[in-house]
Amino acid sequence: MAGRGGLWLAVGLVAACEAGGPGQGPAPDAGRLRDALAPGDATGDATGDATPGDAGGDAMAPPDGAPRPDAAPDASPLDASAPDGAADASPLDAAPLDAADAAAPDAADAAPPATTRLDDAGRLLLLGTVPLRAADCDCADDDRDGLADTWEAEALDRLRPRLRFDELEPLVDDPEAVVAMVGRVAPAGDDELRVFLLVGYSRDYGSCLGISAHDGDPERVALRLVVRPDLGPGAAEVIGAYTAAHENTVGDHSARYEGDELAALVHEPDAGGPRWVVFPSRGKHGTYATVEACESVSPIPCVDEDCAPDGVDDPARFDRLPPVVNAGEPEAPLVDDLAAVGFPGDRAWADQPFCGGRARRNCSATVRGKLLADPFE
Ligand SMILES: [Ca+2]
Ligand SMILES: [Ca+2]
Ligand SMILES: [Ca+2]
Repeated sequence: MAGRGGLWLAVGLVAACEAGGPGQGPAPDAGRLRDALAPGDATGDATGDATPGDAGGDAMAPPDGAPRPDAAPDASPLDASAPDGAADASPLDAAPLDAADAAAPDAADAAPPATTRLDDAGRLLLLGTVPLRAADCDCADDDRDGLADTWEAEALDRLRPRLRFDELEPLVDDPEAVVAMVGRVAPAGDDELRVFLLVGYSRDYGSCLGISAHDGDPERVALRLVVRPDLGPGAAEVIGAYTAAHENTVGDHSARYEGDELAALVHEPDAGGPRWVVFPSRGKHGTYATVEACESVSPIPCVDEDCAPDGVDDPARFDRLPPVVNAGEPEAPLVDDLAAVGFPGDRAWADQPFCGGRARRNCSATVRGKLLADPFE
């Protein structure tokens, strides 16, 4: 199978797993996911394509290594399902192919993309094209967590939220701004999974004339999923959502949505089904599930938050669907060097502050921490 870096790995694994689409793979029992997903049971072709550090760069970074805000939505092979991409393009269509790969007929080109839909209760369902358990599709599992890496890539592609910014968000007109996501998909106890999505910004612009500004702004969201084998071997349901806003600071407005609270989440039509939408606050990028949650934080100037593009002629200019890479697991990384998504000098798994690819001073929390801390525990 082909492997040319992390993103190509992520999408290329479709080829390795194409035989296990819905209705083709063995239906997993409804038993205990953790048992089934014991690390070390990776089957077949863990080839080492996912060497930490070599992953994704060729697929992700533009020639100057810094995806521009207005280019970022198109910068990712995983982005082929975005509305502004070709609706019928498979991820493989957007992936870089070398001559040998291009010449090889690839059945995965015909594989249907993963989809989402909302159930009667308004909960988001992910319908992957491969079984989520690597052992059920003889799929690659290079991060050795028992989950098919192709399924993980599909989960990150389909479940990562669209970001909708305030009309005065500085990054919209900052040609040096970089916004990208670093993901992790992992089993979590019986029948559950977690999706962690670091939303990395090159800068926090601060509030009130730049007070509290800093380089490297690691915000995040996370999702709690439960497997839904009744809907197919690659199906899972979102049963919890977490939006982080200035985590672990005095102005922490992070929020968790479960049960009936999930009805508050915003989903909008997208190629392949509904996509989650979240609202980063102006300049500071605290992430909120609703505009109201953002703007009700405080009435006090400089502590308040503003979200969403009010009264603009071109609201799409304030939307971003950033590229994402799957960082893998701490013991078996798929991607470590975040130059792959425009943050040179930053690493997913090192114990170092996130600097957004900028000078290593006045930085912030670690990416590693954002990928490991489970807000649903
Ligand atoms: Ca895996
Ligand atoms: Ca994983
Ligand atoms: Ca921030």
